[in-house]
Amino acid sequence: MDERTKDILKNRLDEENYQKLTQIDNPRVHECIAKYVELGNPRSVFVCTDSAEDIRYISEKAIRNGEESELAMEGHTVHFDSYDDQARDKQHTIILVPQGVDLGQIIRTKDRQGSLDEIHEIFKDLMKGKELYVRFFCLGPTNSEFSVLCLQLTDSSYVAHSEDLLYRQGYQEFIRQGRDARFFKFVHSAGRLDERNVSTNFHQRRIYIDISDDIVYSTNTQYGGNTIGLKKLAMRLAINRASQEGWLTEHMLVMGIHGPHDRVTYFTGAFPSLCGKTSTAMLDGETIVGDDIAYLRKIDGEIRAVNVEKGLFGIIQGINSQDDPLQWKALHSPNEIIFSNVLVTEGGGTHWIGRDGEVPPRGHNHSGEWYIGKKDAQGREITCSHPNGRFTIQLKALENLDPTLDDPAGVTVSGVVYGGRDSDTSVPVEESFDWVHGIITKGASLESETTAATLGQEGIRAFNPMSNIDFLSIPIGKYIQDNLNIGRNLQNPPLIFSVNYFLKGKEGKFLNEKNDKKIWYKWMELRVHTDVPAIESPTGRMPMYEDLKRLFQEILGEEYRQEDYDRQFTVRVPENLAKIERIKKIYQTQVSDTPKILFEILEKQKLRLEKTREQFGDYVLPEKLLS
Ligand code: SPV
Ligand code: MN
Repeated sequence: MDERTKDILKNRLDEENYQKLTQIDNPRVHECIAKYVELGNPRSVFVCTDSAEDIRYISEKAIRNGEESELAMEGHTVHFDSYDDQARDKQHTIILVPQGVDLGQIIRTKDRQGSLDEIHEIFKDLMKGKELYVRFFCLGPTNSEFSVLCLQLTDSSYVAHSEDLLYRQGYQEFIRQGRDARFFKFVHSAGRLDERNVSTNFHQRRIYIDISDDIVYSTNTQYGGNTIGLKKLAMRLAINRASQEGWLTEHMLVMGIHGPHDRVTYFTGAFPSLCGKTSTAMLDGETIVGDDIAYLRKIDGEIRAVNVEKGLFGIIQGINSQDDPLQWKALHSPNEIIFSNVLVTEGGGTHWIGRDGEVPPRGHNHSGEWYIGKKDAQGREITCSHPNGRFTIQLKALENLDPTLDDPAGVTVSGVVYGGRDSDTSVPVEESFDWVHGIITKGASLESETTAATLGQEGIRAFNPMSNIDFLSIPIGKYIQDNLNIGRNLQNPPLIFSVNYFLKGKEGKFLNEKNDKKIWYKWMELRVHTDVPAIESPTGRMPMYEDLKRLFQEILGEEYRQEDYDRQFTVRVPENLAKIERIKKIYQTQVSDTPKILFEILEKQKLRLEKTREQFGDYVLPEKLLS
């Protein structure tokens, strides 16, 4: 440690915490901590060694300093974010780029030097009077080629506590790797808090990602998606690193689908926020590896995947005992759970939108004291919980946890699924013709109607390639090319599918029940093993009615009617053609490095659709395609 760093740390940390840091022989760790301790000027610094005692210190602090409160059930706490801090702030989440670097017009970027000056100015004294928590973690399983080490500095005990539930511990790994450790850095301050212990200073809310230095800065916000460094902040750094090193960082669940004869087949699935990713990963009868972020590597001629995390930061809206028995049970057991932005009743119970039972007439939530009919300053009704209200829990608290979670080698991926919120275009489930067709027409062409997971208007169709648009830190064309590349030269590349849980009929009603998705996954699993045939449509391969009928009967005990199948699997030619035009236009006008093959694949799809229209008209029943 150089003298100056040593002076600062000795001065600012008590002997015990200083000693914890000296166990790690890495000057870059020490310098980073010294720099932000000096700048942020916290009252004290706590270094967490991952000992049970240190972990408890942080969760107890979260309650003592009011960032969390205890609920009636043991282990349950609630945290509130400000009414104006309920989702990822895309507007102020910015990739810093050195002069001359161009990520294209869709990805938000700013000049690196000017922005570093700005954020360091904002950080000045921002932690004053608070405790700074220093934590060490590992993304992905430890002792694995997937592992990425991380250093988190935060003045929020809620953030430090959440990360404890969500990420694998890393202090020992930092000690082991010493000077060689390459690590991501996260510096966060919630800034000035009000009497409810929520951030207040939103005009200085910033999330700045400096890819050249593997560091992310986050200020004046508490919402997890803006603050939990290892989640979406690390994802942007990891996308850049993966691209340089030839692997992928994806906004994907990882799960085992259980087929006939105890067969387990692993799938990854990419969905934009609030589009059913967690509820898919939590399907009963199947096993969960992860619900949000996956690293994918080509190893020995296969694609292998790990869950970057070890916990869920899941959406709570809509969870009920019927549709989500596993999540329901976990939420009603004495596990360590942090609820966020739900309704809390007088006795310390919780309620949320779509939960079983009546909405309690009053309680408190993200808006403060709450009662049915309460309106905000703009006159909008405030729901009992925020639509983006969440719960944080360790995966090991779930009955359906897959045994491979911590396997350093990950799982072999046999299927990749892309899904968005699409009310009128794609069928509920469809297989692509091959890897390239799947990446281009299902992944790179993904669109989704916007939701409450980010600030801004809901229900607008938005371009979201691989569901990863919010997190890209490399040019979009390059990212698509990386996805194409990983599937090259594989003997058995994973099959790529699209799913659509949100298809609506003419009357605006959903054409599927929430549980129907179980059937789509069973069908995809059978397709991986070529156990069932499929119908060739102009856009991919669709299930046969008889196979779905059998699966509906076997899995759900339901009669699946031909008329439902027909309505769901009608090929909607005009909508599909319109989509191709929209996507083509984006790649022509807003992305400057689009791989040429994207246009070729879309053109072929267009020709197939036009040919089908000539033969059968605009709306084509699957049976017409059988001949
Ligand atoms: C998402 O919005 O995609 C999430 C939650 O998984 S957040 O942490 O806000 O990103
Ligand atoms: Mn997510």
